[in-house]
Amino acid sequence: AQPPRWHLHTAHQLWAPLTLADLEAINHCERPLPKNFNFAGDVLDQWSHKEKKGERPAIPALWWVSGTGDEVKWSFEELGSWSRKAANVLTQPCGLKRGDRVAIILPRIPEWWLVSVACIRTGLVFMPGTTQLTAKDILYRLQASKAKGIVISEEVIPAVESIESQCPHLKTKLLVSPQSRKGWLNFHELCRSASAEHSCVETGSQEPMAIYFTSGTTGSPKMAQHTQSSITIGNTICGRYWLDLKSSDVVWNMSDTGWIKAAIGSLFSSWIHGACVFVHQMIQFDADTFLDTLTRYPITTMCSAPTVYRMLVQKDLRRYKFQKLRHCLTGGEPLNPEVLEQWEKQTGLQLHEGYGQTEVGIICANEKGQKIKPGSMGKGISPYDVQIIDENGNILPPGEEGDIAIRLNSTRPFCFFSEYVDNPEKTSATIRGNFFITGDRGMMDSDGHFWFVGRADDVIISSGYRIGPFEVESALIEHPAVVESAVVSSPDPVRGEVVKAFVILSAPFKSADLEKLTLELQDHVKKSTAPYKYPRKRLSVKKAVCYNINIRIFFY
Ligand code: BCO
Repeated sequence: AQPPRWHLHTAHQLWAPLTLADLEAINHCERPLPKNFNFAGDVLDQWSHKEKKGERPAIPALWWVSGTGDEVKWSFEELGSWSRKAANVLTQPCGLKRGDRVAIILPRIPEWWLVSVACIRTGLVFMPGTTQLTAKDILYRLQASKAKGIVISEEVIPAVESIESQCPHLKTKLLVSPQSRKGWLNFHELCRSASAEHSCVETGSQEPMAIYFTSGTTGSPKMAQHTQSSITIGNTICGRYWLDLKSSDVVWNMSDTGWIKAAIGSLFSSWIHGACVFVHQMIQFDADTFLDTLTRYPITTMCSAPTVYRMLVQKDLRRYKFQKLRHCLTGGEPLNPEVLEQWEKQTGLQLHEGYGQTEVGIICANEKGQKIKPGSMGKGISPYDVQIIDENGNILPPGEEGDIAIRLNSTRPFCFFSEYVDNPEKTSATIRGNFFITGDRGMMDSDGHFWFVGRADDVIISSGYRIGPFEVESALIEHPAVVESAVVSSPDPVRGEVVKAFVILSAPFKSADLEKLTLELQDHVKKSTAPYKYPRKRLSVKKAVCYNINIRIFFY
């Protein structure tokens, strides 16, 4: 295949509204990137017009269920109207201005979609974060980004209130809750009185839009910044060929709002194609509830982490009749061939694995209609020219293991993150010769299918989460029992990998009850850093090894 041509970003502003075909051509690099682009104005408002003219099936744009009987169904027009109100709230009572950074830490509630779209309408740079973040994580994010605003739900209040005095740049705190609270602006109250008239800001295509914090082997998470076009227009092709979306589809992608997978699957790809975004606010994952939801609602397209499918195939799936389900996807961590086979055997549906990263979106995918080789993450997705390279940047032949990389031609592809904010060294470290290096190792076969081998660094991929060992080691060492700690990955049949910690105990804890201490350390990590990072499996005391005077505890 010919390598794609990256256009210079000097194109004129298109004078007519962008069509889906335009966006696809831009994403394929067959047409230049327009000078300005705003997802809310150029995509959502266009679907609202189409909806009014009867050019879209009569299904909601957002369909949210709580699982306890509450339900929200918004058309594109309603989404437009509510998000304009939210935009006025952010700029007026909140006093936020274009370019200001805003942390959004909300669970899967409709307000997450409203506030994110409102940020786009106003040119604010939003920074999604999971509600599992602890006070320490939030403090780091607010300080590193110099965020001017934060939008949270009730469960995050104690964490934010405990650290806000250390965040001199933070001037606006917005609370999404039915209750008012001193020191906080209330989103619902302000929305009720806000105007639904708002002129969408004409953002530049290359203007910052969002920042995602990503973990590495060492140090604190980096701030990967995306532009107004990178994860928006840049997800048109994956929406069409991987997710196989049409405006009649109802898409359930169950990713937490803090991850880029939520933005790709539950916001940009889906709405670019005019599909309905389905959301179930499941507080804690439960396989029976999940299957019940798939049975009760006309979901056509479903995307979940492989860990979820590993949990689901343990059920008798033949007992369930899914109304409309026709396309199943997975990503975030490697999928085992056995799970794919079991899923297909029990549901009659294939599982289409995709592979991507916060920095560059979807890189490889088993597109709809392509031959699926169980265990492979599919072929490079347009416009990316994906290759396996050696340490000198040379392309390796099929069958050889090397670094998974994306070829760069004349300019940086617009679908890429623009930079790690305030970290030019780490940004340039992603480039080797003519390639962007993903940090993952893999292999390409002679048919162009890619096979994941593992991380090139020590990052642990557990249940689809990327966990930097350093963050867990730092959390462990804060405990008075721990003198030294080392964290590694350990294989796990359900979660793919789990965090395993080795600790050396301090003198006062050497005769401690190890069972109890293990639980205490696990609990400590859950409180000190986001709980999904905790060393998962408990050790039986028998596995503790006395080493001279030190005791090593293995969580595996
Ligand atoms: O398993 P445990 O019960 O021992 O611990 C769980 C929670 O109970 C606990 N926890 C949560 N909140 C807590 C808390 N503990 C104390 N205080 C709190 N406030 O922490 C552990 C969290 O683990 P979990 O999130 O894995 O929970 P769970 O329920 O087992 O969920 C399973 C999955 C599979 C639903 C979940 O792991 C998941 O959603 N994984 C997917 C992650 C994902 O979307 N990754 C994609 C990243 S983006 C990307 O890859 C780029 C692609 C382009």
